[in-house]
Amino acid sequence: MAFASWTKSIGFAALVLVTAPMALAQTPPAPPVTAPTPSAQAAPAVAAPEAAAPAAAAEAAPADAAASALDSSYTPMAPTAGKGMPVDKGIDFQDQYSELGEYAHWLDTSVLLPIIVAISLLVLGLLIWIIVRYRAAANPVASRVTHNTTIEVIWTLVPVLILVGVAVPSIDLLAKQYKPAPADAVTVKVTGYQWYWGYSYPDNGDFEVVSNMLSEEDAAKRGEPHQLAVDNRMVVPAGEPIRIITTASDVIHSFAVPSLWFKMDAVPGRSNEKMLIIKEPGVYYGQCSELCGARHGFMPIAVEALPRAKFDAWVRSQGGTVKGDEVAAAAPAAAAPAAVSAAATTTPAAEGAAAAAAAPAAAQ
Ligand SMILES: [Cu+2]
Repeated sequence: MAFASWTKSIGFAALVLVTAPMALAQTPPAPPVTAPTPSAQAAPAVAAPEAAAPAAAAEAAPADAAASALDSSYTPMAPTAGKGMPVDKGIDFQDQYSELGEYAHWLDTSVLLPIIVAISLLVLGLLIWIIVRYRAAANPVASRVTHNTTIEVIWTLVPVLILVGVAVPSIDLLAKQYKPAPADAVTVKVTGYQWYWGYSYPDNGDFEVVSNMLSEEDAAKRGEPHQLAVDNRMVVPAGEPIRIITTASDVIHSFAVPSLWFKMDAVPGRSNEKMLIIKEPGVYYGQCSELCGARHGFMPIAVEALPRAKFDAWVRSQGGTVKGDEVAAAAPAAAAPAAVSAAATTTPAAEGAAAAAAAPAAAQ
């Protein structure tokens, strides 16, 4: 009974299609280098002319230089259109700005999607072939064959191989997502409230930033997308590991930023932890992703990743502490190199000037 036999095979193929997003064995892409590029390092900062002064000034007045090296200026970075936010008519994932996100995006577009499409087309083709070729009018005497060892072995083995092929990169990705942050990672404690977010920095004096959604007019004034823009962002350093700990004060929320491949529940009485490394400076938007009450849709997330020096400056602007500041203030001799490194983080426009300023300083 060829018909029954083929029906069985189609049923199996359909089962495979539904239950298994499969992969042919493929190797994951080489992990990109985590170090941010020099231009990324220099991108978003505001020029700090006092810090860019040549080291000669630092020698003349070491105390002044030490003070200016402890930059505490902060201007919210303007978001880049289409980066770290949804785009019009977008149907794919957002562009990814973390290594894990790039890996997961590759797994989806280069492994799962092709397999899903191929199996769907195969099943559709088989269905059409059977409907046409084995309809009663064209095939009045049905086959009475009930078993075919070869084909039964094939339709058992092929799905198994496909599943194993998917399991390899998939379990690898899962394991990487559970990798804990190193001991020296910056810790940010994210607390979900009805209906806003709080970000506290236990490694930097434990100050807390409360983050509320901006009104439509205020968001427009700042050139940011409405219902994603917030008054105070979660500011973090780019290109280095961040330990994010989520919790909540009332009901379950979920801290989720699609372009960073990050989503973790914030549960009252519990702390969940996950490492995040953002590849380059930028503003990345997300939203609470656990239905948490009346204003669930109005507690967006804005993560601003800055080069390390600018992050430190932001911490100081919030009244927080930066490791090493006491040393720099106490020992004016350390001021000159600090001034040079501060000079290196300026706007792209000021990059040349800063390099020029840094060169003689470095020569001394
Ligand atoms: Cu919520």
